[in-house]
Amino acid sequence: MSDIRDDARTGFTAAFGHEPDGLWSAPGRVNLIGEHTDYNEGFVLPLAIDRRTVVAVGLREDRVIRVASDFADEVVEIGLDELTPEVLTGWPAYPLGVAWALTEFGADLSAVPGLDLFIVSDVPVGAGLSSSAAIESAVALGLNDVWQLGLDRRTLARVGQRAENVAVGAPTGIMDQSASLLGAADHAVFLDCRTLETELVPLGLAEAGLALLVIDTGVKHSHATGGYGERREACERGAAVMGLSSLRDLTVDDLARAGDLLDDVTFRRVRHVVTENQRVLDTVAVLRADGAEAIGELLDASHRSMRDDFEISVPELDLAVETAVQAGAIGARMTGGGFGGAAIALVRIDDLSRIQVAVDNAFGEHAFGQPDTFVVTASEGAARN
Ligand code: GAF
Repeated sequence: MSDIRDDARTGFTAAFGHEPDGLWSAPGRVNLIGEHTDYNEGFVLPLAIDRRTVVAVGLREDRVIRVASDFADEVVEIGLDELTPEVLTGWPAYPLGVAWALTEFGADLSAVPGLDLFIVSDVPVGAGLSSSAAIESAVALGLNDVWQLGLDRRTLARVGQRAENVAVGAPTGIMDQSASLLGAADHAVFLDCRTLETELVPLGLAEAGLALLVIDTGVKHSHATGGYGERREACERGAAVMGLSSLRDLTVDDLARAGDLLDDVTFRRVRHVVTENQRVLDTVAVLRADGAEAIGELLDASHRSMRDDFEISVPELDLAVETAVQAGAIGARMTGGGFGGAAIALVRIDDLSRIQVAVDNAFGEHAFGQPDTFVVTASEGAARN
């Protein structure tokens, strides 16, 4: 962490020729369980991870915002008065989209000073670990502080989501920004996406001799195109046919009726969301009663539901999950929006290396590219540091 803070500070000075006024950081996330439930006003249980994005921020005397990063060569510059989603493209749409989205939540930017922003990240991009939410959350917290806007973290999460939906064009839900802004060390964030109420649920992994292994398949995905939006539309269609404003209002007991009313594909999309909401509630209850060692079957069932009903897995994710479980993982599932990205496996620390080797070997045997496997820990949410 101190390394990327140093990189942010050094990069800022090299790009802009002056010192930053402060550094803000925000983590990526792993979703323990509760996939594609957020935009259905359901339940999710993500955790902030120990991979972060740092933004160095320096005040200017004019009304210009400049953004630069260590992952792009250009410095992008725009006047605060010209900030609209339509003019934003490429990676700068994430940080600059946040500056614009603040105005949608009551921030008055008519008299604030311009800024220089330099962004550094060690959250892998395209791995399903929410590198985009980490940028949005770090920038949202930083701008909220330097411009003294007084927005709370729940609102900042909505600001980040709005930037992603409108400026970036990905129709995503509220989970990732909430995890990044509200996460805490050793805890998962249990979020009700209808009320936006959160509870921190202790994970106790290290004490139980467990670890959370990420298996990044290297299969890149984007939620601004294709499957993600189609799944969201199917959920909305299913809710409309059932006469509901969202699938949150369906329970497992309603599925027989849903089966009578919906076509096969829409029914399976709906069944995933309904059963996944229940699995989140069950996971929270089991974590509290019996600890993480007892949630394996819920993780496995979540993966099967995403593979067979929601159809958002890919062969690499299925192989990662199957191999990890066969090699002794307590449970495993793909994490995030799907169509690529990463799986997670809950493992006993003693089994860790064996499971990593088994996954590497299996990918080799299938002639898939080598996955990147690493342990993550539940970490603090966004902070000034
Ligand atoms: C992506 C989205 F950004 C989240 O809002 C969520 O829908 C997730 O996919 C699937 O659970 O990470």
